[in-house]
Amino acid sequence: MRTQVAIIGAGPAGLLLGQLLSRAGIDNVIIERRSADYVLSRIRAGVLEQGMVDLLHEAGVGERLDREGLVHDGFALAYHGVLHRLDLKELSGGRTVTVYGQTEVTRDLIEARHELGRPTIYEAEDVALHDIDGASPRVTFRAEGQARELRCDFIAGCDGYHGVSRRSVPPAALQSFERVYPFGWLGLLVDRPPAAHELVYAHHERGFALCSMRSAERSRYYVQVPLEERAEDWSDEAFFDELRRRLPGEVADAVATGPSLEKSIAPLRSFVAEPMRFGHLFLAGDAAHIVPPTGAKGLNLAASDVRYLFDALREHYHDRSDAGLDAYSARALARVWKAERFSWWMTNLLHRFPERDGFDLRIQEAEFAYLLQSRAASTVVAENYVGLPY
Ligand code: RFL
Ligand code: PHB
Repeated sequence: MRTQVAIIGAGPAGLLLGQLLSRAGIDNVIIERRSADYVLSRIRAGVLEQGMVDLLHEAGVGERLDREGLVHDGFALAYHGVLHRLDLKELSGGRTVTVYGQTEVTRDLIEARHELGRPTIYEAEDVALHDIDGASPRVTFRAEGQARELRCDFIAGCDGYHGVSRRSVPPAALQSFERVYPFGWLGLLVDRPPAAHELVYAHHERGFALCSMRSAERSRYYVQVPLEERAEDWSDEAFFDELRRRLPGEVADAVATGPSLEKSIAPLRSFVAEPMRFGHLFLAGDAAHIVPPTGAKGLNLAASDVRYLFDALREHYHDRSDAGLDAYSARALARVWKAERFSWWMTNLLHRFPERDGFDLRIQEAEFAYLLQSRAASTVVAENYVGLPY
């Protein structure tokens, strides 16, 4: 089998890249380790920057997003029970974010790919990358019990943090930067209306809590938990009790409880691998970098990587220029590091760190007080939250 671009991973990065390439007449095959149902069962991100919304439109998958996505002009921060609204639209010169689940983005992209009749090989086993430093890379794998080989011009490594692509780069050619946080987020999805119209990020002495949503009828809540905790040990009741304790009274009273549709713990990590290119392999999305979810940036970074990579591949095939491919890693990393900084900062502002002392806590309080009182500081948060330009 031969194609122009072999894409490893059918998450949002791989599917979006595949869709843009297909519409530009560039042949591509996606190879995915899991089944489509499994990919769709993962509950992850919920907040899309305008840049990602625009890119989804360009990819031809903006219709349901326009109909069902919730446009948010602001969000609230809570510190020790006091609510403070950040008017994103006003502070950022008219920009907003859209609440639309990653599951729905993925579903729309899977359907669009199906309509175009482009191949995705699901449940591929033993995926391995070969000859990535030369002009004729190959991907080998097993599908439906058969050994297969895919020859290509380029490989796009869109297979997430645990994927095979980044690990295929010789260790000496890759530099990693990492920060692991001493806690995780326990998330719960419930078919009840959200406690507030906008997202509420809450700092509390018992730990961080977040009220988010997927629609006007479906809520997504998170509480900070120690890393040793297990989701199975948390009853729905215990979760809602803990959530309410950490929220300001008026928000806590509005939390509508119900049976959870999903409950899971995600660890928090900052990670960047540099460079994002090795020979004919290009890394995009979580395969190259991870942010803690506090700034809602992970999925949006996958989209900006795809924007740069798609433009570069289009230039290669349509304009016979490799300038975009050569600049890809530096361009992507410049944006990645700014989102890393913001996500790290939001995480520090809002969580309880077990090892922190009184000095650290006072600094955290002062940071928050400054944010409330300074328009300049609020503007910095708004500008980053709505998304820096591509
Ligand atoms: P994904 O989604 O991990 O997809 C990678 C795909 O590759 C497959 N794969 C392989 N395929 C073939 N061969 C192999 N050897 C393979 N190994 C893996 C996997 O099965 C999978 O299908 O990466 P991608 O496409 O880069 O997308 C990244 C996003 O999923 C991620 O950054 C976001 O979900 C992060 N995130 C958030 N991002 C936001 O922008 N806004 C948010 O509000 C937000 N909230 C979140 C989040 C992530 C969370 N968790 C669970 C980590 C909230 C949470 C709780
Ligand atoms: C979510 O809805 O899952 C979500 C929203 C905002 C975040 C992280 C996660 O910062």
